Amino acid sequence: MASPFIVVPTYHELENLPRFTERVWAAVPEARILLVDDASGDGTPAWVKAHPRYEKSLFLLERAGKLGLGSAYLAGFAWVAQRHVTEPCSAVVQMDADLSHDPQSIPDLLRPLDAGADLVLATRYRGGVRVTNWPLRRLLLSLGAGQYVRWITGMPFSDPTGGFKAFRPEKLAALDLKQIHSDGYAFQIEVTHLGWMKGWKIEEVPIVFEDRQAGVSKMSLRIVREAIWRVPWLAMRGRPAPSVSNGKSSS
Ligand SMILES: Nc1nc2c(ncn2[C@@H]2O[C@H](COP(=O)(O)OP(=O)(O)OP(=O)(O)O)[C@@H](O)[C@H]2O)c(=O)[nH]1
Ligand SMILES: [Mg+2]
Repeated sequence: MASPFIVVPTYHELENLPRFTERVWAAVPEARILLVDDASGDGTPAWVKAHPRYEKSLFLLERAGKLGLGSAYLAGFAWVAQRHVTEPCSAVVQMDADLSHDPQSIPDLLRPLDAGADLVLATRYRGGVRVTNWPLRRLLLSLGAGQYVRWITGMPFSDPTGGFKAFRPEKLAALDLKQIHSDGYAFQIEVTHLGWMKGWKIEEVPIVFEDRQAGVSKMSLRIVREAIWRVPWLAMRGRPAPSVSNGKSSS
């Protein structure tokens, strides 16, 4: 039976990885996890290679240095797509390793895929704010960014900068990943925007987001700056036909 692939970019997340991986398998026992690691100097590669599940349900894609979250996801998606040809997966899930995205929510993201969605977005903000332990300025930045994206692009989603998503593998594989150049928040927005433009059936699922308890944030001013100019750049690609602009239609 096909199982989901969980693609996770990692950079200095060893403190979180034992708990993260165990919690993924507790939530979805058949899940396969691909860590895309950018030469973390904290022993991540050695830990993965010594893991009893290494190359069974825990995989490692090693890169030479810190090349950015966006390109880590692109490399991970391409790796999974290639493997999908011989060993099909039922879904591709992307999420952070720092436990801000609760592995227990993975089944909630997979359910709408089974019901026909092409992309499922976890949302912190639909029906109220569900973010714990964030300083107010970080929350306001995230809420403001979401409003900015909706306003400039017309995408109707409540949390367009979120990084916890589930894709129908065939849809993801059909995307031209070479046209994606953004990183950080802009990467999250751009991939959703591409799917929305193609008329994918996109659903939102509420999650609770908890600030990281261990490890160090890789958020930077550069990532925020990039998102600000990338959004109007994306909007210039246009909008989908009116029949799909609510994000609920499929192609
Ligand atoms: N491979 C790779 N992973 C990265 C890179 N930058 C960040 N990550 C990973 O991407 C995920 C998200 O990064 P975070 O630092 O948690 O970013 P954030 O969630 O916006 O920031 P915080 O809320 O402060 O944690 C984590 O799993 C990181 O380890 C990178 O350049 N390469
Ligand atoms: Mg984080």
